[in-house]
Amino acid sequence: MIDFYTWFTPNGRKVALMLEETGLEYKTISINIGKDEQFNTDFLKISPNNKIPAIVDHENSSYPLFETGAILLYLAEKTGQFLNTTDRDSYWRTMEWLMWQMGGLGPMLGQVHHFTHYNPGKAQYAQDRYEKEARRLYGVLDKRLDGREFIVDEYSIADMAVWPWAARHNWQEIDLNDFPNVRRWYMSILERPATKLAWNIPENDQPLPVPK
Ligand SMILES: N[C@@H](CCC(=O)N[C@@H](CS)C(=O)NCC(=O)O)C(=O)O
Repeated sequence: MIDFYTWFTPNGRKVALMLEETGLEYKTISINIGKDEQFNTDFLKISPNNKIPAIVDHENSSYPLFETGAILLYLAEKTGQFLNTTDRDSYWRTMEWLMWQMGGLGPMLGQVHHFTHYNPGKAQYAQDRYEKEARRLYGVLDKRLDGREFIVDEYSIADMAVWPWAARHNWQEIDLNDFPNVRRWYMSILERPATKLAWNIPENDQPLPVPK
């Protein structure tokens, strides 16, 4: 059994997607970041950077892990799923795009959420900068998905890392119709049964975002 400490945010949903896809047994423990529960002493022992998500794997000496990139890789290794380790090109391409999400897409879109969605008009320079960067990153992803069903060969942890951020396209003032390959990819993942389940972890009233 895995304890899954999370909240219904893009980073939380990356791991929710993986847990649902792999069929691993897990228990959800809500950490309401709107109420600062990420700063609780017990949670900080598992996630010292005070961020969700984190896991504790009781099948592996109650092993604690934070940072979604590490968690996705850990779960891929544990299950042998969603990361091709035999084809070295596929493996490194998955790493490459996972790192792209962790180091670029996630942090940049996180800024868009702050300056464009939560605080529009408060810092015009920052808003313009991050919106421009968001469009550039969506363009990079659109090019990558041209002629490809998924980011790397088959559905992988790279797609799972990126998809929940694309699911906030409305918050980012991004029209997915401007990025047709991303739109197609986004919709195909949205239709997966595991995605529909993962979206609601922990239970919330947000509808699954369907682009215009
Ligand atoms: N790089 C981290 C980012 C995690 C992250 O930013 N989590 C946000 C929610 S999406 C959070 O817990 N924020 C609470 C806080 O910063 O206090 C990861 O990939 O796990």
